[in-house]
Amino acid sequence: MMMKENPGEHRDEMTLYTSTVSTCAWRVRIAMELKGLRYTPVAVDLPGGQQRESEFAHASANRQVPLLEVRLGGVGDLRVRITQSVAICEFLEERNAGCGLCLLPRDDPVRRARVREVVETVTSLIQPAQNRTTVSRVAAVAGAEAADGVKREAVLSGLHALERLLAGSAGDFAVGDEVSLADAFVVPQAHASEHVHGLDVASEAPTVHRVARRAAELPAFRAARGGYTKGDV
Ligand SMILES: N[C@@H](CCC(=O)N[C@@H](CS)C(=O)NCC(=O)O)C(=O)O
Repeated sequence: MMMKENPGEHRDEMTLYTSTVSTCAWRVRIAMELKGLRYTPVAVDLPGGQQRESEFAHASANRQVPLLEVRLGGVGDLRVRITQSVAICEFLEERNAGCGLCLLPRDDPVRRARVREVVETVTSLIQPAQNRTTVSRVAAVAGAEAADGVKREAVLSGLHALERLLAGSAGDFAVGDEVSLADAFVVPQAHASEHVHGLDVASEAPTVHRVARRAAELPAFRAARGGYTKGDV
């Protein structure tokens, strides 16, 4: 496979294992676009269970997407693999500090902490409750209907927490008036909450709804969108 080399100072070649039904991989695609980075996408069929099979399962420590493979430019043929969307996005920011948008505000520790609060609320509080593997484990014990109820309740209460946070931090975007990594996490979660879990985000979490709608219209966010509609998140 021909990998896409980046023009920046490092000339890294990056492959992103992704899925059109993954909010976690969607966050990384947004970060890539905001930084202006090129990568080769490889689709993993999550509903078909490909994450637990052969090549991908061997490559990915957690058998989940996203997984980023990087052939580091300028250091021979060194290749690294990184899982976890937060670790991937922070790597992209640190390795490409001079490219595109600054994802984590550099000169303002309070604002940086706010961005990380939003990121963690999505990634640690909300998303695990909607993960396919978690939901099937609950379903195996309590039945599909109960599992669906638990998931919806957990996502809704996480969404309320996110709303309380954004009510204090948001301007035009999730943290202040500039786009940051926080928006890359809020947009996919707002979309899944509405279109997968059937929640009325506009009335349950009006600030989340407002900033997500605005960010989603930006070219980088549109480019990263993929075919996400319903399914595994
Ligand atoms: N904390 C991880 C979560 C990754 C995750 O849950 N990925 C989901 C898609 S969003 C997945 O691969 N699900 C399939 C599975 O767990 O079998 C991250 O932020 O990257």
